[in-house]
Amino acid sequence: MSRRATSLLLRIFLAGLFVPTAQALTLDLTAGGAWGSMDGAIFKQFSSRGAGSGHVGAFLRIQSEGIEHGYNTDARPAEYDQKTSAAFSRSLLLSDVPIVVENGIYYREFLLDINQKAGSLLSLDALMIALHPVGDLYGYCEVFDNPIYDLDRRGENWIILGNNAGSGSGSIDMIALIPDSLFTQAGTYVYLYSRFGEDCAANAGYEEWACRIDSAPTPEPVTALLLALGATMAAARRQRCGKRDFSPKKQGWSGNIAGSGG
Ligand SMILES: [Ca+2]
Ligand SMILES: [Ca+2]
Ligand SMILES: [Ca+2]
Repeated sequence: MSRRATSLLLRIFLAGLFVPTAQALTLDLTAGGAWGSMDGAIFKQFSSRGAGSGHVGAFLRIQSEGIEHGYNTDARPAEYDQKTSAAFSRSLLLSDVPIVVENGIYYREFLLDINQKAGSLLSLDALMIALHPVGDLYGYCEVFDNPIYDLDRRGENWIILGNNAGSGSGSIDMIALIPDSLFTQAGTYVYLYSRFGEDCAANAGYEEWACRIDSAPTPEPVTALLLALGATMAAARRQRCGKRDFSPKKQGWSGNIAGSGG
């Protein structure tokens, strides 16, 4: 075979290896300082015992066993697994979501405090954010029919979380930075939907989304540890966590997996 033909075959072979496909991406945030990016958003492991309700403004609490999900709204009753306290599961004004800068890019910052049994991992399987002009909408399909951010926009992605600062609530475990440039849709209220437990089951207390207020501690600098944006670990993690077979996707409310983003 000529050198030219060999080169051509090699290029075809390599092209076949690296054709991008929609596939599951797993971001592992169980290690201290871990962080990664999915579809333009940054997710950071964070450990702080001092970031409890006294330092942050909670806007969504979700609690169930196994799979749990829900979104923030002033509407009652709760459609899914939201806690019903008006103080902690409520509407959220966009103006109350802090803006932070990372490498010259502006992001909206959201804090996640999970509450699991000691040593128990938890999967964040879906995350969607939408904007609307009122804060008391009810109905997942209506609220999230056109999200500005969707963790699963490019495929079946998920994030694995550890209970980094202990098993109790009041300890932030993850910071989510969503590009501020996405918050251009008309509307002043932010709706956040999240689903946990498909891959690593939820247990113990509620998971809480919140926004930083002035007295909150400054995040620790992250180490340069960009983890697992390949599609490699999903199967192993599922086995590790004890994959359950009652995925809510089979019930027809999975996120939008079409399209692409930055
Ligand atoms: Ca997912
Ligand atoms: Ca926690
Ligand atoms: Ca929990």
